[in-house]
Amino acid sequence: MSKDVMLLSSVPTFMMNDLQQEYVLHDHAHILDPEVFTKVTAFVGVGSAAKVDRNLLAMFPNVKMISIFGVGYDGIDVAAAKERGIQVTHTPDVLTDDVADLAMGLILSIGRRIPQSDKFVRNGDWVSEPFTMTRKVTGTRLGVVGLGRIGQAIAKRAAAFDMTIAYTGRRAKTNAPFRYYPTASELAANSDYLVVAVPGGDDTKNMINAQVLKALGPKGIFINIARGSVVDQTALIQALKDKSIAGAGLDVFWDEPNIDPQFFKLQNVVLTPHNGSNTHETRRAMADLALANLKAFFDEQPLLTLIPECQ
Ligand code: 8YV
Repeated sequence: MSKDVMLLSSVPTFMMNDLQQEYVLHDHAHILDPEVFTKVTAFVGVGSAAKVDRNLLAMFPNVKMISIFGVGYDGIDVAAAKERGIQVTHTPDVLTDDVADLAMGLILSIGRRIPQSDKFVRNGDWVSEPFTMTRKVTGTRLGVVGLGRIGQAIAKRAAAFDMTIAYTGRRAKTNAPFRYYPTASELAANSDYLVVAVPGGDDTKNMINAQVLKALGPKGIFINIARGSVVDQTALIQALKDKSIAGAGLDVFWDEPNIDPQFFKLQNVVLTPHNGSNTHETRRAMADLALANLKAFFDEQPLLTLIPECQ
């Protein structure tokens, strides 16, 4: 089988180097030879940037596999892929700890105002006045929206901070030792920190809306390490502006990396650049898994980590 692979997005340089050793790589915006469209049998791309719709699939009739670097695959039209018998893989598990670590980091950062404190010290402001008081983390109430792999890893860390944990999701989990609320609004009304850890996509689009933010209230802090699409960002900016919530720690946004400049002026928000899985160790592990899935495909072996819909 020819080893023609199309890149859906840019990938980390070290992964690109590995890909170049094994495959003939194409970038669909720069395909000059029309035969390439029939030669490509696999796509590879970074989860949060890879977009595959029906039109793209129709251009590549022989694609049978999509390897996603990332756990989220909300840019892929999975139904369209399945209709064509295409198998989609992703990289779950290997990034769970890092994303949960960052969620805790954001809770501490915005609660204790660590980046703001750093700025205060650097600016030389400490000599003139004490820093404003911050918010306690230990012993507070954490609401987890989506108690999947990452949600559970966040809960595990929060338990070490003596936080009282509750969650919402499609249904209550029989084995979860935490209180379940059927809606995000009810959970928000009973949380000091509300962290969202659900997949992106149509099912979760704007699920954190003005009503949920209102329920979180003026002492509540919102944390997002999932996808920008799960929050009505217009409502979020408004809530931060009028202080109807206390603050937010955000790793994900609408239209990354061109995020709404209104965020830059807000003092009650900590912003990170979609860094959840961004450690040397985890990005290497994600690349290894994405490459192993690709190799398994070309070796005609079972794929290692199919997305649930393809299992
Ligand atoms: C990104 C992620 O893939 O795994 C996911 O779903 O969002 C991340 O790990 C990564 O940040 C590259 O953009």
